[in-house]
Amino acid sequence: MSNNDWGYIANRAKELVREAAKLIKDSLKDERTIEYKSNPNDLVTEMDRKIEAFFNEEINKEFQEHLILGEEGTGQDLETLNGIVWIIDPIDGTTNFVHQQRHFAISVGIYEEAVGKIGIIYDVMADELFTAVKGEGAFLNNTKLPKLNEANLKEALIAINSGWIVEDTRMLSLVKECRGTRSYGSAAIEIASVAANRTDAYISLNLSPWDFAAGAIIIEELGGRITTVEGEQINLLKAGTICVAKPGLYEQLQELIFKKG
Ligand code: 2AM
Ligand code: CA
Repeated sequence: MSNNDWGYIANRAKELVREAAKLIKDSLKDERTIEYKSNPNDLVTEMDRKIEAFFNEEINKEFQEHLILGEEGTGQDLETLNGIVWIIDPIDGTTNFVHQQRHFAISVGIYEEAVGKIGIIYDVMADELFTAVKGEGAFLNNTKLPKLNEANLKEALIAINSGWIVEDTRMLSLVKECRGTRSYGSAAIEIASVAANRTDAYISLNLSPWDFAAGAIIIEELGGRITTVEGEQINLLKAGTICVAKPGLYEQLQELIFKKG
């Protein structure tokens, strides 16, 4: 296999995601060991670490020259996106995993020289696999997703965590002017929901690269926009704000946030 046979890499990545999902599902009957990371709302379980270790081992076995940037510490000292880098969140929505045993996802974004090539988000309990290979469109399970239509703020459903509305007054006008808000507790699922035309935008004021690396590839493949809330290009090496939106709505959100800022 050549180093960049993207069809082959995408298929292997999807197989690894499904194997990882099975490990998570099989663990649901067991008691979870939960720890706090930065604060009591920032949870990590033994499964987050086990799943990331599973990816690490399998990728190292098959793709020795590929690099890994993972939430639980794998390859965390990466300073560039040179080469082929897998950006992995083994469980996105750990709080949902702990409290609800649903609404969590595995997120895998594969980049080459900082260009997104493959995006995979798997909503494990819903059995919904979102995939995109650059230039080949995006799929939900075996169905090709249509390109995103223009959306308008007045009719928009916007996913946003209530914590951000309290913390940043720029979000108040946005919440008042849109049709409604939703909060799913998994950034990957929230980005996938825009891709699937279930919501129109998603805003977060603090996400890490593994939360949005896969989603960015899927959204861009569908003609959606993803930048920081400030309108800058996303940075896959550090945490930041994120604004994902359908075309048209993206420009309205940018104007509203800056106008009121
Ligand atoms: P995680 O579950 O993988 O940590 C919750 O609104 C979303 O924000 C989840 O996707 C969660 O990812 C992400 N997130 C990023 N940083 C977080 C933090 N410090 N605490 C809780 N959730 C965080
Ligand atoms: Ca996680």
